[in-house]
Amino acid sequence: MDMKKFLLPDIGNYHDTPVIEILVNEGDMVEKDQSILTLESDKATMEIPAPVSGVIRNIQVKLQQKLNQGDHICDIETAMDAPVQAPAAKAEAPAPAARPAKAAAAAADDFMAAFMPSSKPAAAPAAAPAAPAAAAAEKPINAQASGATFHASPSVRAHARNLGVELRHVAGSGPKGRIQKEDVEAYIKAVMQGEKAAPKAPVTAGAGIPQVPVIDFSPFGPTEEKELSRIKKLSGKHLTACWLNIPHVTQFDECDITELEAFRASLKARAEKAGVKMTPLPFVMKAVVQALKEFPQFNASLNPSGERLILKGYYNIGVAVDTPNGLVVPVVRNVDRLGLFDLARELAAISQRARDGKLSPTDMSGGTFSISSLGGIGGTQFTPIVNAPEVAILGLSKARMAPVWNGSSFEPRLMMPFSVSYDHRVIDGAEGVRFTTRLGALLRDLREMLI
Ligand code: CAO
Repeated sequence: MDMKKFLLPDIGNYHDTPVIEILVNEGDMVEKDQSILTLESDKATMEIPAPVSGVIRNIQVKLQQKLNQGDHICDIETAMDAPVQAPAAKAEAPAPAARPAKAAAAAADDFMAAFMPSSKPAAAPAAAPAAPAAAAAEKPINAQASGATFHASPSVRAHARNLGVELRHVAGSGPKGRIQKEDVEAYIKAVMQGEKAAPKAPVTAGAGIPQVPVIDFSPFGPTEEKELSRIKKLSGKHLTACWLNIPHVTQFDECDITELEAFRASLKARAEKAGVKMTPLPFVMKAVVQALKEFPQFNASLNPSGERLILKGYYNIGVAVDTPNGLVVPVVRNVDRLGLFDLARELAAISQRARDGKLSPTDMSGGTFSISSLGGIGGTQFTPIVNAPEVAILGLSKARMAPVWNGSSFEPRLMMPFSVSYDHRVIDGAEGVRFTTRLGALLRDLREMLI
């Protein structure tokens, strides 16, 4: 037999941390890593595990006593001469910045806990069907819910998490309203028996967006923070607004541009003479305008009430340009009135201005439909984000030679994948696929534009 003094181990940057739970009694037999007591600061709840197996003797701490590293907790009588090495405290949900280094390196449970700061009930774990996460508007059942923290030990929190229960709905029966395991189970029982209403699912529109967890990555490896470019900050806000406000559908397709490519090659000498570089994009812009004329709901915007469509009688195509500082979408105006060489010239000019950071607000306004061409880079398909208040956008991917069945044999054809994302409030799926089918037909045979 050997009596070991159990001192509070390093719990990171915490001082005078109150004991909120003593989980053992003198004479209890404990296993190594079994929790002995729980500390709770305003930022974290930590279980302090036994460093060795043995019998608990001489408990030195009391509830609410404030502890620091090295404070005597109790003695542990061990059968063997096992050294009492203080293991890392198991912190549940510390605020990221204050996360104890040792705890951060701990098990996956702890990692998950970091996603659910206990000081932020709204970020509580995903809920089971009986108690879906939400209920932000519902009156809390738990008296503690009005405060920022729910008092519950990490094991109770884990238990609630496993059962999909949000602690803010649970009334605690322990000292100072502390939530016990039994309280979580009683809550589930009450919901199942209809004595308590399960929290209602949120009305998502306008109900706010759940926050992405804030994580301190430093415990996992080296990091570096870099300021986003001004353009990325601006386009990020716009893209987020478009993504959140528009119910997107993306229709994928591919078209045979073998003839288009032959025509483009035949224009090469003339284009050089005119001082322009002819890529497939001007052809696509012309075909898009034709398709927009045939499907005017794609060249439109919803009015602010969302109940009327504003159809536009002009064809200004925004073209996404990749610049060293980020994505910009300058607009080529009146594409219906421009020839292929004019379009190539205009494209070269605006993309140069974009890369030089010299676009004016006029260059960026008045678009009716956008094209994002990644065809010069690669990829097979992607899902572009509609550039609101427009209602549709075309994405172009890299054309490739492919064997295409012509009814009797395979022929090598140049096939270009493309996708159209659209606002499903304005455009139905059938209209979406009619548009892409027509666009494909126009690109396959440019003579279709004359009909
Ligand atoms: N399939 C195969 N090759 C293609 C192609 C396609 N769909 N589209 C262009 N190409 C070829 C061009 O013909 C050119 O080849 P050659 O020099 O041999 O003729 C080469 O790819 C490069 O073209 P380009 O990209 O310079 O010119 P472009 O007219 O096709 O595009 C512009 C102009 C401004 C759209 C483009 O430079 C650009 O910035 N693209 C990126 C857009 C972007 O970032 N979109 C994402 C937005 S969402 O984050």
